[in-house]
Amino acid sequence: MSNQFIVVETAGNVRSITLNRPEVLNSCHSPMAAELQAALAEAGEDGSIRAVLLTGAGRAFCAGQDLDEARPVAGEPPRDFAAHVRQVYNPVVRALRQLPKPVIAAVNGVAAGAGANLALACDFVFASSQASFIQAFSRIGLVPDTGGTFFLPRLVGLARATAMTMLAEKVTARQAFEYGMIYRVVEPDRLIPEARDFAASLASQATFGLGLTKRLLNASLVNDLDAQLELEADLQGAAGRSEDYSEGVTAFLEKRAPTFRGS
Ligand code: T3D
Repeated sequence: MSNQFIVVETAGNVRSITLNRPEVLNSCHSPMAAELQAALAEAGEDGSIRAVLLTGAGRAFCAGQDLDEARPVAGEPPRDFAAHVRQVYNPVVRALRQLPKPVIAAVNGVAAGAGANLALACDFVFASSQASFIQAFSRIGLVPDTGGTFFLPRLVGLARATAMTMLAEKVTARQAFEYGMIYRVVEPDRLIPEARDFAASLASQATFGLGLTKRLLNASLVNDLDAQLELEADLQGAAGRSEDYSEGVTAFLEKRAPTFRGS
């Protein structure tokens, strides 16, 4: 599929997706969302892809919903926000969480509204020291979506999540790091090289097991202990049957570095 609003590149086993509407801070309109959904699905289906990197072109990561697309029009019925969220944002969050491979967000600048929560749905968030996160929804009378009310309280606790979502204050990358919201803060010129190196390194690991680990972490957000212990046992069973386990343990016993194939 040829893309107009995102750039999709592959380097080795890493698929990079760059949101590419810099003139509107990569805000998300329906055509861009459709391209993003398709790119994530392709990254999931392609067995040679073992890590995904998501970033934005220009000075922003993503300013959330394109408000021009969501503008009220006099004389027309109100926009169906619920349907839009279900069709556009929810599938993207599900895709990010269900991809059986790690997804790294490289937050190059401001991440606002759905754009902030898009980043938080990724497995690892690298941010430029000049980046910021704004739960902008309340500024325009909306509520957080794109999984924000699921991930934020779990990442930073209810008190900070309440302040972020109700006050819509800018959270700097360094604050986000201190709050446990993101994984790493990087100098702006190092962001993409470091995120790429990190993704390439992850892509050489035991991808099948990393995918199962992601399933366990997803499930841990809602399971009780018994359910989680059962799932750990099941998925350890699957991991133990993988080629990567065979290679990993053989390499350990032979005192050499493993060569994982990701299966
Ligand atoms: O159905 C549904 O749609 C519901 C789903 C909702 C999900 C949501 O994400 S709701 C939240 C939507 N996002 C926002 O409210 C954020 C809006 N943007 C901002 O508050 C600011 O732009 C930022 C704080 C992100 C950055 O500020 P600043 O001063 O660095 O940049 P700027 O000058 O405001 O923006 C630069 C340009 O991008 C500007 O266009 P111009 O004047 O150069 O022609 C601005 O209009 C445009 N832009 C920024 N954000 C959006 C946008 N255009 C459309 N939609 C945007 N979200």
